[in-house]
Amino acid sequence: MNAKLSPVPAVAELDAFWMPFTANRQFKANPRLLVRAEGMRYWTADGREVLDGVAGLWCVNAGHGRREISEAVARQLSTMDYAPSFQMGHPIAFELASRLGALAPAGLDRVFFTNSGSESVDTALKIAIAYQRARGQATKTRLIGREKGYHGVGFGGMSVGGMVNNRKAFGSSMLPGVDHLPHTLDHEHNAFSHGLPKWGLHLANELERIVALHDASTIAAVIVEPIAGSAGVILPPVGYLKRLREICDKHDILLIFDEVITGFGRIGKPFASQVFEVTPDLITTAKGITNGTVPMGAVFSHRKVYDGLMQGPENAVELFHGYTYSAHPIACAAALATLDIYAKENLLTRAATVAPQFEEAMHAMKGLPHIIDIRNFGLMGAIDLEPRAGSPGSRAFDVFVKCFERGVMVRQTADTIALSPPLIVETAQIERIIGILAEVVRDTA
Ligand code: PXG
Repeated sequence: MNAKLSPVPAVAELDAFWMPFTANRQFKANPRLLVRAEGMRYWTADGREVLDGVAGLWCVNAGHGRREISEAVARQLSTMDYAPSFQMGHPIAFELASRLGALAPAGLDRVFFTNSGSESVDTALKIAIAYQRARGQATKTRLIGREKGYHGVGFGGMSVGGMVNNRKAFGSSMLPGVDHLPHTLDHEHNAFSHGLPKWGLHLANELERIVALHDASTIAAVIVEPIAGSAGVILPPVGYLKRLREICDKHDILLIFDEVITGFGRIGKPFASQVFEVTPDLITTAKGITNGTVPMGAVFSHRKVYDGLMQGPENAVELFHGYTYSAHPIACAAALATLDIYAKENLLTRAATVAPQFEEAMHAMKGLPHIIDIRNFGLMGAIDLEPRAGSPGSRAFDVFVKCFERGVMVRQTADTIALSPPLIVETAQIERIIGILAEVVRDTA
């Protein structure tokens, strides 16, 4: 594939765009601009090829530039650009919900549409609280998240989230009645584990302590990522998620899996819930649902929760919640085309096939300077670098920038480098992504 670039508008002015989760002043002094993408690759404004090691931002699971999606979007745009979903409907929203429900774990086939992961999380938290109230458990309002969790940036998601930088500037604006489980990252016991770490199941028992502190009658739901993505691919110890499920069942607490990253094939089945054989009551998704092309999210609800809320007179709105763009026709068209690609190319199970090569390549980096941990599962992986004294995060940031300059896009958070390539990744591309990363780590003091 040659890099035939469409004309790139010169960027005359970078100041106006207040960039999200970015060091704005640093970026604008030395911008990294992408202008085209196809398959596993991006092209920069100056015509360089960059191999995508992170599926954009954990979302472009079927690879870039998929014709089927752009054609479906174009068709839908010219047929019906927008239709409301409040007291109105349009056919492909129902078709999409049914198709999604068929992919989900048994029972979780009621689907609420949102426009992002953050909205999915806030929606799921609100559904959980409303459900408890509808069944006569109105005191069950407390929410339990986990340290190092990332659940987006709405007030709900921020509150149950556990990444300190996402919280500390907004201190007094957290939801009340939120508690956190301990995170499961432990270098001392689990460094360089292949796949799930064996140590740490007991960390799930902390939920019992939280229940003992507040009483189950005050707790609506527990929310965790089956594998924490943003904080740097933090894995659940063997048996941990099952234990959480057992404790939730024992105390009549809903369990929410935030699968915004793990959903849509990232670890070898459509959902992580199916890989770990633990069925939550609600699943939050976004990202891969449209292959990252059009903003969309979805909350998958167990029928028990949906049915629990379908109460009162038939002409009453059962849940006072929704978005102007819930089930936007363009997003629905993109999602349907995406699901077709996933099915045709068996992408939702492909990560399981490629995972052994990915694991081997990841762990071959062991022994390189500054690497203090390597973690992997499915097509998610991370390395932790020893922080530079007095300058946390700077070593990994340098690695991220140098990888980009040498033609590979990785993701950096603190002193962690994360990888989550598109699910179409070939073995040679895995070798190249990790080969360049290893070379850069070796060259970075
Ligand atoms: N939950 C999880 C588990 C996520 O990973 C969200 C919710 C929020 O989704 P939206 O669509 O509102 O951004 C996410 C998002 C990173 C990174 O660098 C991860 C996300 C977003 C941006 C950066 O790891 N995940």
